[in-house]
Amino acid sequence: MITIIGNTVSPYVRKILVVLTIKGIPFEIDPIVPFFGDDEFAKISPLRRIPVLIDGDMIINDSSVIAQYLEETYPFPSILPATAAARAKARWFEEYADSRMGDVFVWKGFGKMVLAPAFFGATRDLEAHKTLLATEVVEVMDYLESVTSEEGFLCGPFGLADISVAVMFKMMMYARWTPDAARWPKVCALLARAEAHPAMRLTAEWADALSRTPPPEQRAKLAEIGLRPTATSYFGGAPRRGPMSQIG
Ligand SMILES: N[C@@H](CCC(=O)N[C@@H](CS)C(=O)NCC(=O)O)C(=O)O
Repeated sequence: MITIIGNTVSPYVRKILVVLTIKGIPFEIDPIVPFFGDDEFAKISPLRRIPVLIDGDMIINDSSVIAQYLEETYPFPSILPATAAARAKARWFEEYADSRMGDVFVWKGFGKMVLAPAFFGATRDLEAHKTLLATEVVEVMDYLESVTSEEGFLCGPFGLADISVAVMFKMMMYARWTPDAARWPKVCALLARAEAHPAMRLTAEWADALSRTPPPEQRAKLAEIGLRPTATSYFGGAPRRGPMSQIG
């Protein structure tokens, strides 16, 4: 049985949960928030980041590496397009989502508006957030609009590229921002198509359920919504930052 370490609210974890769901792979999950990982967590995740995938005696870090492992181990149905060129494009969108959208949507948006105040007692800087929405968020959205078609998905059939990009938007929704469909019509339509996929809908419910639940109660919540929590957990005590954390 595959084990996923990581909270369903994380877009990187959710990317993997979507892939597992599409491929019909059973899994159990330890829904830790990375900042609450104990000392053992650092042994399986040197950057103290989620997701981590454990398959037998193998431990795999980083959502892109994990997605690739799942694609190679369980090739059907595939989450990548057929040609090498289209696969390269899909991997680029995954990289863009993980790095640039991660920086802007996860760290600077969700991180500063939701995570840092909740876990590290930080004060929300509403002016900085307004500036973020007017500058870096616009730059990301304009880029996505320029590469999105009127119909279909980013690289052929619904797959890794769409999943990686779409999961990022929920973080900004949690930070109380949603994209303007009049300004970015193609991206908003793409998002609606992606979010309508059954695996995206299901995992969105898993994310929302834990987003409303305090960390110590999340394992019980998971079981309540039909997921399989692990027998043991890497959940620790007081929150702490990982070595590459950009949390303020
Ligand atoms: N490139 C990594 C990024 C993972 C990541 O940043 N995860 C966040 C949760 S959304 C995390 O664990 N942050 C804790 C930290 O960096 O201290 C991946 O794709 O898995």
